[in-house]
Amino acid sequence: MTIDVLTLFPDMIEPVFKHSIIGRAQEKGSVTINVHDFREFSVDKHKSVDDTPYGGGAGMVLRVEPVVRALRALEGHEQALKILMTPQGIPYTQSRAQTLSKNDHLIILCGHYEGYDERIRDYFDVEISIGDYVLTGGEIAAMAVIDSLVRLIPGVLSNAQSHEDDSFSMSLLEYPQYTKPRIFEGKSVPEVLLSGHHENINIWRKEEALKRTQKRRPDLYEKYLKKSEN
Ligand code: 6GU
Repeated sequence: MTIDVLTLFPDMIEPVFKHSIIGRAQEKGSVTINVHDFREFSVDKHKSVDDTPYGGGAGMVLRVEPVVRALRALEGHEQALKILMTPQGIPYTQSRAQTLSKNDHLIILCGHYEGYDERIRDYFDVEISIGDYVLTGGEIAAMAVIDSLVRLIPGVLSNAQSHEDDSFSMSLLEYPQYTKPRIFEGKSVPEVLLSGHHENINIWRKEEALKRTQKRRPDLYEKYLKKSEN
């Protein structure tokens, strides 16, 4: 997969994906992440990428020309799925991560400033938000999206790190986990986990996952019950 990110702050993004699982995924060739500064595509001598809104009002608006010129300079841009990061987009979910992870080529635009010139939207296929809160720019949102979809590309996670039981794809939160020591400040690991009885361990884990989901995420719990009815 190739991911091209268009941003005014490439330094915010580039170092983040050098590390850990996404770093290794790039080394292995499972994904190539290219970060581009679209200020290079501005159309005036001041390299401006934003301007005041027509009709007045506070804040600056991202101009359409640098974005469209940057987009068209990318090889394969016609076929790529083009994503606009915006708090007005559709809410991002694990199921969308799964769908996006099957694309060969993604182009992701990170806005900054108060908004986009509305005409920018015509050049994108989908608008994504990562939740109902406002970030200063799309970069952190784009990084969350990239991280979550790259780990789903086959071969990126080892078997040991498998995403088979990701809580949100199962619609249940994960059960509690413990490792050494057996007792810390008087707090013991549940007996059943030390029993070596795999069937009982699985039963316990399922019950704990259900309890935790019902308590913390009643919305997911309801969905899970409905799903298991069918
Ligand atoms: Cl994609 N961008 C910004 N600026 N804020 C957000 C967001 C995106 N998703 C949630 N909040």
